[in-house]
Amino acid sequence: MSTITAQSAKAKKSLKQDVYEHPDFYQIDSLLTEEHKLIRSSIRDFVKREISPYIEDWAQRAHFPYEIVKKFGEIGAFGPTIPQEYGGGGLDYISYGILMQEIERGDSGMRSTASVQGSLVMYPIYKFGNEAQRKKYLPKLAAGEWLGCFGLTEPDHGSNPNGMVTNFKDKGDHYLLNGTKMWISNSPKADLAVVWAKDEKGRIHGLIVERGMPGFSTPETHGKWSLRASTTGELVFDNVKVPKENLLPNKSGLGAPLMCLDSARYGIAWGALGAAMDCYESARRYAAERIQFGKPIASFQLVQKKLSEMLTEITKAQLLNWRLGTLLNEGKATTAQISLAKRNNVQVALEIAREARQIHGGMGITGEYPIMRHMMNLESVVTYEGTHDIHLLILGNEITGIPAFS
Ligand code: TGC
Ligand code: FAD
Repeated sequence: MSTITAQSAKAKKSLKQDVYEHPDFYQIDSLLTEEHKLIRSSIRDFVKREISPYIEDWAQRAHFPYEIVKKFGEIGAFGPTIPQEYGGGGLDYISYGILMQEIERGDSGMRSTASVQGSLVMYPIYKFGNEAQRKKYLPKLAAGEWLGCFGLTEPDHGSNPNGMVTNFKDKGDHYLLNGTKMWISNSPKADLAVVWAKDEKGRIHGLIVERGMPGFSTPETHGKWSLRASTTGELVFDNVKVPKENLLPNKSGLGAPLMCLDSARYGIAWGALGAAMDCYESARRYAAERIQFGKPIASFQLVQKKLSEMLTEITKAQLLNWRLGTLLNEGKATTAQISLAKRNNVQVALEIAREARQIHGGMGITGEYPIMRHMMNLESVVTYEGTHDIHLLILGNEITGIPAFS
């Protein structure tokens, strides 16, 4: 058997088994409740059973496993903080973070599906919708019977959503919607979209647009090297007649979608840490098993340096997430605090993925290990939900009181 075949065989065995356990260097587990730990072990089991054995194949084939939507609904991955009367989990923000961490440990694209549905579709319907809208949409979204997407970004307006040109006109008994949204997670398979568009006075509102409305289409975006198991597309509105009862009535202005982003960015801070911990654990195990110069590579100082720095950054990010979650539970977290965590943790995860890739040597570029997939996924995560530099500017604004966006 050639060396690479032998390495592959060993790798396949360990991937199939998915022996992942998270590092807990500062005993942060002792800050969690029994309920948090129960949620973590059940979602981890789910990921080991339903995602890990298949994810490399899905990603290699750029296949979105639509059946995961129903399964996520069954385990309560959608809308964990939404009240139970609407089908949500009624859980706290630490539980929500743990769910995102464990799912992204499996794959960032799978976490995208879950966080878009929960934070960017269910959250605005719950927060800005009326009772009829909540009752009509939330239980079906929570159960995974319907899939939703969130349309903010446009071809010419990404970091600056306030410049959006998608608009609607009041036609008496309905609104007439026109425009295009781009880079929309879930869109090709979504049953409905929460769309942000300007009224005739230029004020931004949220509208619920359902698949099947004439003039509404969702072309898929092909050729991604990142988030390959997640489906991404456009939202095209060509004179779409939207019923008036589909306007979210309880908040307008850019602040409404930005509130949704606060919730989703918090989930990403935890999710990216999940990907980072998966890379670290894989590198730690590989370093112990891989022999070069007659010794495990783990015995070399340069490999130990990499592992030590990874664990240091993981531990700092774990503490950041836990504290941010408790602030959110108390209703005290700010947008800038969320930006700091999203920005830091995604960057740390990317650096850990790159170092872990090096520890795996040539094997690190193959689909036998999760490293390269995590690394490529994180290249999207560092850009969406506010780019790395936009979060820097949000922090800069908080520190100085001077917005430097434009
Ligand atoms: P700015 O003037 O700062 O604010 C406009 C209005 O909004 C209010 N506001 C907020 N309200 C509630 N919560 C927040 N977090 C808020 N932040 C701001 C603000 O008070 C103001 O209100 P008012 O009443 O005075 O009008 O807005 P700006 O145009 O200067 O933009 C600021 C900036 C650049 C930070 C913002 O536009 C931004 O965050 N840009 C990044 C865009 C972004 O993150 N897009 C994400 C698209 S969704 C996505 O990527 C999903 S990926 C999902 C996945 O697959 O997981
Ligand atoms: P731009 O805004 O054009 O930015 C390009 C570069 O310029 C970046 O480095 C940026 O930091 C920099 N830049 C821009 N403005 C400034 C400034 N003022 N100062 C300094 N630097 C600046 N959007 C949705 O609405 N819904 C979704 O579900 C969704 N899913 C996505 C899924 C994927 C896979 C991807 C890649 C994106 C998704 N997005 C989604 C879009 C995402 O939010 C945007 O890509 C992101 O906000 C950046 O916009 P942009 O790509 O147009 O880049």
